Amino acid sequence: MDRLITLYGTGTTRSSRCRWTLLELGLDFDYVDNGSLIGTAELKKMQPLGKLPAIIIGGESLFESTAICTYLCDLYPKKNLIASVGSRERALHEQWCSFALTEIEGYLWSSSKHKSLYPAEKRVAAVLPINTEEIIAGLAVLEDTLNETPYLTGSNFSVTDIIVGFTVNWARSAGHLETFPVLSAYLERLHERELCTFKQNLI
Ligand SMILES: N[C@@H](CCC(=O)N[C@@H](CS)C(=O)NCC(=O)O)C(=O)O
Repeated sequence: MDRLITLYGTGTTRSSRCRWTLLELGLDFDYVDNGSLIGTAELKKMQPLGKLPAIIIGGESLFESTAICTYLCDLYPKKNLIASVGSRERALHEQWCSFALTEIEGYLWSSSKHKSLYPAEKRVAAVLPINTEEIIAGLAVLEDTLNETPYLTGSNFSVTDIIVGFTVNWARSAGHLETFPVLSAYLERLHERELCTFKQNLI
Protein backbone atom coordinates (compact mmCIF):
# COMPACT_ATOMS: atom_id res chain seq x y z
CA MET A 1 0.00 0.00 0.00
CA ASP A 2 2.10 2.93 -1.24
CA ARG A 3 0.87 6.45 -0.65
CA LEU A 4 2.72 9.62 -1.58
CA ILE A 5 3.84 11.29 1.62
CA THR A 6 5.17 14.84 2.12
CA LEU A 7 6.12 16.01 5.60
CA TYR A 8 6.48 19.72 6.33
CA GLY A 9 8.65 20.50 9.32
CA THR A 10 11.80 22.09 10.54
CA GLY A 11 14.90 21.06 12.47
CA THR A 12 14.49 19.42 15.88
CA THR A 13 10.98 20.81 16.47
CA ARG A 14 7.92 18.58 16.95
CA SER A 15 8.16 17.60 13.28
CA SER A 16 11.15 15.44 14.28
CA ARG A 17 8.63 13.09 15.93
CA CYS A 18 7.01 12.53 12.54
CA ARG A 19 10.32 12.23 10.71
CA TRP A 20 11.58 9.60 13.16
CA THR A 21 8.31 7.66 12.82
CA LEU A 22 8.52 7.72 9.01
CA LEU A 23 12.14 6.52 9.17
CA GLU A 24 11.32 3.70 11.63
CA LEU A 25 8.48 2.62 9.32
CA GLY A 26 10.96 2.56 6.42
CA LEU A 27 8.68 4.66 4.22
CA ASP A 28 9.68 6.79 1.24
CA PHE A 29 8.68 10.37 1.84
CA ASP A 30 9.51 13.91 0.80
CA TYR A 31 10.62 16.17 3.60
CA VAL A 32 10.16 19.94 3.27
CA ASP A 33 12.39 21.43 5.99
CA ASN A 34 11.27 25.05 5.97
CA GLY A 35 10.68 27.02 9.15
CA SER A 36 9.76 30.11 7.13
CA LEU A 37 6.46 28.43 6.22
CA ILE A 38 5.24 29.08 9.79
CA GLY A 39 2.26 31.46 9.77
CA THR A 40 1.91 31.50 5.96
CA ALA A 41 -1.33 31.10 4.03
CA GLU A 42 0.23 28.09 2.31
CA LEU A 43 0.79 26.28 5.62
CA LYS A 44 -2.63 27.35 6.99
CA LYS A 45 -4.25 25.31 4.21
CA MET A 46 -2.78 22.23 5.95
CA GLN A 47 -2.48 23.43 9.57
CA PRO A 48 -5.08 26.10 10.44
CA LEU A 49 -2.79 27.85 12.95
CA GLY A 50 0.07 27.90 10.45
CA LYS A 51 2.32 25.75 12.66
CA LEU A 52 4.63 22.86 11.86
CA PRO A 53 4.42 19.93 11.38
CA ALA A 54 1.83 19.14 8.74
CA ILE A 55 1.75 16.18 6.43
CA ILE A 56 0.12 15.16 3.16
CA ILE A 57 -0.60 11.44 2.95
CA GLY A 58 -2.12 10.18 -0.30
CA GLY A 59 -3.41 13.68 -1.13
CA GLU A 60 -5.02 14.32 2.30
CA SER A 61 -3.51 16.68 4.88
CA LEU A 62 -3.21 16.08 8.60
CA PHE A 63 -1.75 18.08 11.47
CA GLU A 64 -0.75 17.56 15.15
CA SER A 65 2.47 15.60 15.49
CA THR A 66 0.96 12.92 17.77
CA ALA A 67 -2.01 12.32 15.46
CA ILE A 68 0.34 12.11 12.46
CA CYS A 69 2.66 9.57 14.13
CA THR A 70 -0.24 7.45 15.41
CA TYR A 71 -2.01 7.42 12.02
CA LEU A 72 1.15 6.50 10.12
CA CYS A 73 1.75 3.53 12.44
CA ASP A 74 -1.90 2.45 12.09
CA LEU A 75 -1.50 2.52 8.29
CA TYR A 76 1.42 0.08 8.52
CA PRO A 77 0.52 -2.27 11.42
CA LYS A 78 2.97 -4.97 10.30
CA LYS A 79 5.84 -2.67 11.28
CA ASN A 80 4.79 -3.23 14.92
CA LEU A 81 5.29 0.32 16.08
CA ILE A 82 1.80 0.53 17.59
CA ALA A 83 -0.61 -1.93 19.20
CA SER A 84 -4.06 -2.52 17.72
CA VAL A 85 -7.10 -0.48 18.77
CA GLY A 86 -8.83 -2.01 21.79
CA SER A 87 -5.71 -3.63 23.24
CA ARG A 88 -4.30 -2.77 26.65
CA GLU A 89 -1.03 -1.59 25.00
CA ARG A 90 -3.00 0.76 22.75
CA ALA A 91 -4.77 2.21 25.77
CA LEU A 92 -1.34 2.82 27.31
CA HIS A 93 -0.27 4.60 24.11
CA GLU A 94 -3.24 6.97 24.34
CA GLN A 95 -2.69 7.43 28.07
CA TRP A 96 1.00 8.34 27.87
CA CYS A 97 0.63 10.58 24.83
CA SER A 98 -2.18 12.56 26.47
CA PHE A 99 -0.25 12.67 29.70
CA ALA A 100 2.98 13.94 28.13
CA LEU A 101 1.23 16.58 26.03
CA THR A 102 -1.10 17.97 28.68
CA GLU A 103 0.82 17.45 31.93
CA ILE A 104 4.35 18.23 30.70
CA GLU A 105 4.69 19.58 27.15
CA GLY A 106 2.07 22.32 27.50
CA TYR A 107 4.01 23.75 30.45
CA LEU A 108 7.37 23.43 28.63
CA TRP A 109 5.85 25.34 25.71
CA SER A 110 4.41 28.00 27.98
CA SER A 111 7.82 28.46 29.65
CA SER A 112 9.60 28.76 26.29
CA LYS A 113 7.12 31.42 25.24
CA HIS A 114 7.33 33.39 28.48
CA LYS A 115 11.15 33.11 28.58
CA SER A 116 11.98 34.11 25.02
CA LEU A 117 9.45 33.55 22.25
CA TYR A 118 6.89 36.20 23.22
CA PRO A 119 7.79 39.86 22.81
CA ALA A 120 9.17 41.20 26.12
CA GLU A 121 5.96 43.09 27.00
CA LYS A 122 3.88 39.92 26.81
CA ARG A 123 6.14 37.78 29.04
CA VAL A 124 5.02 36.94 32.59
CA ALA A 125 7.97 35.75 34.68
CA ALA A 126 5.66 34.57 37.48
CA VAL A 127 4.39 31.62 35.41
CA LEU A 128 7.87 30.09 35.14
CA PRO A 129 8.19 28.56 38.64
CA ILE A 130 4.57 27.36 38.48
CA ASN A 131 5.21 25.70 35.12
CA THR A 132 8.38 24.10 36.52
CA GLU A 133 6.39 22.58 39.41
CA GLU A 134 3.94 21.02 36.96
CA ILE A 135 6.72 19.76 34.69
CA ILE A 136 8.58 18.14 37.59
CA ALA A 137 5.39 16.47 38.86
CA GLY A 138 4.75 15.00 35.39
CA LEU A 139 8.35 13.87 34.94
CA ALA A 140 8.24 12.16 38.36
CA VAL A 141 5.34 10.00 37.13
CA LEU A 142 7.31 8.96 34.04
CA GLU A 143 10.39 8.30 36.20
CA ASP A 144 8.41 5.89 38.43
CA THR A 145 6.82 4.17 35.43
CA LEU A 146 10.08 3.65 33.56
CA ASN A 147 11.62 2.24 36.71
CA GLU A 148 9.29 -0.73 36.16
CA THR A 149 9.38 -1.12 32.38
CA PRO A 150 11.99 -0.31 29.70
CA TYR A 151 9.47 1.34 27.36
CA LEU A 152 6.16 3.03 27.94
CA THR A 153 3.85 0.37 26.53
CA GLY A 154 5.91 -2.63 27.68
CA SER A 155 9.16 -4.36 26.86
CA ASN A 156 9.36 -3.15 23.24
CA PHE A 157 10.10 0.25 21.75
CA SER A 158 7.00 1.80 20.13
CA VAL A 159 5.81 5.06 18.62
CA THR A 160 4.71 6.07 22.13
CA ASP A 161 8.41 6.36 23.00
CA ILE A 162 9.00 8.59 19.96
CA ILE A 163 6.16 10.92 20.98
CA VAL A 164 6.79 11.02 24.74
CA GLY A 165 10.58 10.78 24.25
CA PHE A 166 10.46 14.07 22.37
CA THR A 167 8.80 15.69 25.39
CA VAL A 168 11.40 14.18 27.74
CA ASN A 169 14.19 15.42 25.44
CA TRP A 170 12.68 18.91 25.55
CA ALA A 171 12.54 18.70 29.36
CA ARG A 172 16.22 17.73 29.37
CA SER A 173 17.08 20.66 27.09
CA ALA A 174 15.27 22.97 29.49
CA GLY A 175 17.37 21.62 32.40
CA HIS A 176 14.65 19.60 34.17
CA LEU A 177 16.18 16.11 34.00
CA GLU A 178 19.03 16.36 36.46
CA THR A 179 17.14 14.73 39.32
CA PHE A 180 15.67 11.96 37.14
CA PRO A 181 18.26 9.19 36.55
CA VAL A 182 15.77 6.67 35.15
CA LEU A 183 14.41 9.16 32.61
CA SER A 184 17.97 10.18 31.69
CA ALA A 185 18.87 6.52 31.02
CA TYR A 186 15.62 6.06 29.02
CA LEU A 187 16.53 9.04 26.87
CA GLU A 188 20.02 7.63 26.31
CA ARG A 189 18.40 4.39 25.08
CA LEU A 190 16.29 6.39 22.62
CA HIS A 191 19.28 8.44 21.46
CA GLU A 192 21.21 5.22 20.79
CA ARG A 193 18.65 4.18 18.19
CA GLU A 194 20.15 4.77 14.78
CA LEU A 195 17.18 6.66 13.34
CA CYS A 196 16.50 8.95 16.30
CA THR A 197 15.98 12.49 14.99
CA PHE A 198 16.23 14.52 18.17
CA LYS A 199 19.71 13.95 19.54
CA GLN A 200 20.54 17.62 19.86
CA ASN A 201 19.24 19.88 22.56
CA LEU A 202 16.17 21.71 21.37
CA ILE A 203 16.71 25.13 22.84
N1 LIG B 1 0.53 20.60 19.06
C1 LIG B 1 1.23 20.87 17.82
C2 LIG B 1 2.22 21.99 18.08
C3 LIG B 1 2.72 22.61 16.81
C4 LIG B 1 3.68 23.75 17.11
O1 LIG B 1 3.47 24.55 18.04
N2 LIG B 1 4.74 23.80 16.31
C5 LIG B 1 5.75 24.81 16.49
C6 LIG B 1 7.08 24.27 16.03
S1 LIG B 1 7.52 22.89 17.05
C7 LIG B 1 5.41 26.01 15.63
O2 LIG B 1 5.11 25.87 14.46
N3 LIG B 1 5.44 27.18 16.24
C8 LIG B 1 5.17 28.40 15.59
C9 LIG B 1 4.22 29.26 16.37
O3 LIG B 1 3.84 28.87 17.49
O4 LIG B 1 3.86 30.30 15.83
C10 LIG B 1 1.92 19.59 17.33
O5 LIG B 1 2.35 18.77 18.16
O6 LIG B 1 2.03 19.39 16.11
